[in-house]
Amino acid sequence: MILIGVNRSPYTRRVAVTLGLYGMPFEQRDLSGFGNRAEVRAANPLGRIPALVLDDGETLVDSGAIIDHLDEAYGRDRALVPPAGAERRAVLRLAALMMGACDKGLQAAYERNHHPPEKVHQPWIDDCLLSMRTALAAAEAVLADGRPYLSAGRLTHADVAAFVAERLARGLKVDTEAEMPRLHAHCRSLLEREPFRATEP
Ligand SMILES: N[C@@H](CCC(=O)N[C@@H](CS)C(=O)NCC(=O)O)C(=O)O
Repeated sequence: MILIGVNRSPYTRRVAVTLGLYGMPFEQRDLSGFGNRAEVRAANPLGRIPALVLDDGETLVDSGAIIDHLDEAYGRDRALVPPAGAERRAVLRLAALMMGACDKGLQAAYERNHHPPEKVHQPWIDDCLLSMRTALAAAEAVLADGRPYLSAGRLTHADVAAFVAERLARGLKVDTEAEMPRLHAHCRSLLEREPFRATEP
């Protein structure tokens, strides 16, 4: 398998961490969405990372769809999402909130980085970052009772998604240590595990 994308991208890193947690060997091509436009578009017509090229040449796009395949193909008894019911819904809800926080963070970054300075609309940046913060605060609230994981009493996609979202937030100058201290500490402890540490950009 070949993972196309740089781990600076939270979506790519989520896939890389998941592959690591499932014990799947893979090669990674460090291409960035904006820096390697033509090569990325050749793998994904949208020009976005990540893409995952399977051993038979089929190419999957979008981190959610890639994760769905990894769960189906390699999750089995160690799947990062419960198979059904309320626990599954809770994990998927939190993971969606965390990846949505990434979407909001990127919208803020794109507004800042892809417009000429006189066309940057700061209120939109502030609004996106507020949504990112409130989503991260929802994860912080879940950890308030001292539980070691966000959901289902074990490591799940919710934790992996929170990990990449918290990392992106720090990159956007959100002081997660001050604003979401339990989430910050949770992510620091995840970093001690190999698949998280090995994917540090
Ligand atoms: N929904 C997509 C989002 C992927 C995404 O936006 N990736 C960014 C990098 S973090 C990218 O490639 N941006 C380039 C672009 O949007 O043209 C996913 O989950 O994979």
